[in-house]
Amino acid sequence: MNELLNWDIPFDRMERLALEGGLVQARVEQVEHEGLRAWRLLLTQRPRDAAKEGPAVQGVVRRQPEKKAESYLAEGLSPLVLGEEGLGWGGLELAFWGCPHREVPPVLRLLADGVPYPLLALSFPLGAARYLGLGERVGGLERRGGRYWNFTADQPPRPGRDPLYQASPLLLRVEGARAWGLLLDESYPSLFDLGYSHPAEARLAVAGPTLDLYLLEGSLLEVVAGLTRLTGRPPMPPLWALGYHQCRYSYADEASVREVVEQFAAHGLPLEAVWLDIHYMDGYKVFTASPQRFPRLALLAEELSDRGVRLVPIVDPGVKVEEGYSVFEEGMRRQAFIRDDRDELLVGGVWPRRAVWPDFSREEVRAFWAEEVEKFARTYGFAGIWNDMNEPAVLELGGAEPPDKALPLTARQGAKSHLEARNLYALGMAEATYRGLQALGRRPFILTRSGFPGIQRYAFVWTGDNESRYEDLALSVPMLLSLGLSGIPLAGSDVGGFGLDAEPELLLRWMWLGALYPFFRNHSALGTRRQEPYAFGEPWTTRMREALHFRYRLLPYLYSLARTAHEEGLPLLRPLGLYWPEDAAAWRDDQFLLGEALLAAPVLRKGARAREIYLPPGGWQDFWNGERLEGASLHRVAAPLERLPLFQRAGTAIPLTEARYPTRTARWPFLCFRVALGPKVRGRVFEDAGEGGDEGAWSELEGGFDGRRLELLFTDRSGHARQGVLAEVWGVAPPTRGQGYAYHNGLLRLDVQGGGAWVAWD
Ligand code: MIG
Repeated sequence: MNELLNWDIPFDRMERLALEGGLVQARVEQVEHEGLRAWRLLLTQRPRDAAKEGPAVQGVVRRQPEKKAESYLAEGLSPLVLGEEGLGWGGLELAFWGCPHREVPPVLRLLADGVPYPLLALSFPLGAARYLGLGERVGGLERRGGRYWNFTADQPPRPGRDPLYQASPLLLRVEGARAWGLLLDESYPSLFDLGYSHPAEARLAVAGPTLDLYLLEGSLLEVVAGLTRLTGRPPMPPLWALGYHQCRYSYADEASVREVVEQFAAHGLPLEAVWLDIHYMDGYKVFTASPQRFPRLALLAEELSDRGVRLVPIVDPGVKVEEGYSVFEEGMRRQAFIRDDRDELLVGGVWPRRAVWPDFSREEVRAFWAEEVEKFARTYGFAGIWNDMNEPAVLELGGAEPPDKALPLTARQGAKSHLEARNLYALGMAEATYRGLQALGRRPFILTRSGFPGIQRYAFVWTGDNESRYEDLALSVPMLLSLGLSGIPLAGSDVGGFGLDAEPELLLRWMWLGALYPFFRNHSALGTRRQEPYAFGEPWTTRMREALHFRYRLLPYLYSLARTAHEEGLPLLRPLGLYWPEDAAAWRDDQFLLGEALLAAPVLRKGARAREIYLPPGGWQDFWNGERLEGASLHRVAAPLERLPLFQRAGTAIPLTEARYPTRTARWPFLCFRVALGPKVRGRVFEDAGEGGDEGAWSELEGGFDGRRLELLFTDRSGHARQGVLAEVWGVAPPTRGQGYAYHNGLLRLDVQGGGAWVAWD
């Protein structure tokens, strides 16, 4: 991989950058945004770069910090000391390096625009810290020892492969209870070497004329949330986006789509959307539908929508070259397509044999695309859009597959080269698509494969072409955790695996894990065995239904977590280490927290019927049987096929509802808080219409348990009618007295709809 760039960080040919020499200018700024404070260091070599902003960081307040001698001072930040050849900050010593023009690979020399150092770098000692982040990667959460590219590529997640579809130049460093965040806000390709070429050193290099670095510090939770203050947070998704999605490459005609919807209904399986892969198009022309296979697509969408099922079509960026095809012609008229280095239209091949690529780096092209999206979604009644091949991936150029499936890096995108703009391609496409969908007056829903920090402002992400194997099931956990830590909370992997044939046990385990993914979609490739939840017959269908129903019971919690991602930037899936960073045993790739209350230990091995789990310090309760377990220790727990091992943290209350579908509103008529007892008990639920601009409200359950008496208070701010609000406690003895309670077979139920309830054991 990276045939094109084919560079490693040539440290032996680099020079320490001397700021005094005047070839490189350094600027330090204090950055603020909604309570976050960070340092920014910008190294530039050309006057025009001094005003550089973005691409990921936008809309922040920049201040000139106070300077005393060599130290920059700002309230709430460790002083930053800018020396002659590097900087010191928060206990880190960063050294600046540059690779002189004559020493860099030819393509960088060609595109470097005459700067003295087309390759800028920094290094610092790795120390004893942990390193996390860098978005979507194969392998575990820990990044130490590896080398990571930030350069979008159509590369499926297989062992040893890097980079994948997303470019995420941001790194988290954790030592004890402290954390540091380093965001390299550069769209140019970059390379993060974390002890790969030198065991004790981190080396970060960017193949461009500037080095734009943001530095954050605090607890790990603060740094993770803080990074999204810089790169943005997701808007509130429509509720249905959190339900279950069924996809396949491809449901290739109207009859196949109907058949899927009917099977789901016949088997009592919930379904929010059926996804249309590339075969729905007319000759692979984007924004068209095949008159043979989908002659009445708008009618189909309407018919399905009456049954609560939506359609989400794939939209790739490659536009077919064909006279009379309006998208191509309009794009040509507006000069929307990427051109080569001699300013000729760049024509390559993707699904349509001859295709051109819109240049999303330009505002007028995004406006053009937004119009097409709006027309298309309106015409056919689509609920969302799926963006694939948006690295962008090119299958043919001049008669062969181009290196890295990329357009030439010298191609022109406005004033930029493709080298500079490539990593932002999906971001621009998503922004345009978002605007197009927004014009329809509903919450836009977009799924994207490629991206850059900030992609979460517009889209959900899926992790691309995995395979139906236990290794890929297991890999999805650290991948999604890492995406969350990197600012992308709403993501999922193809449930059941995309390539290869799924078998029922694997699919079942995956459906259970998928029921906890922020984005829950089953998808499989052309020519593979069918893997819809009914595909394997009984007893599997019944077991899959259990997983699906569990997802739907969990929706109030998931939706509230999506709100937390929107408000605070915290991911839905969280590594245990986010809360117990100093506990080495908590850093695991095979367990995670959903929110702060639920610990999941998915079954990741074929034939396993039990597994080992680690519970962090504190009290825990088995979600399924109410058994209380002490933390700070390993346990061996049963893992039957019927469920996924789940544990609830003491002192939490998780809002659940009944498994009802199709979903229509996130104002739950019936709420049941599952309570795990602790000295304090807290839980909350966010509710709104699940669609549109409704502001919504948080309602809260609060209370305490002193060992003898449990009291719970519900503050309902929703303003809508309820059928019931309960709090459930499992595994307790019958209380001796109380108010507003019922007890049956070890299950205590408190009716808190009217406000409060209590029980006591005397
Ligand atoms: O592999 O559109 O990752 O989800 O089904 C070829 C066809 C291109 C790759 C996507 C996959 C999708 C497929 N696409």
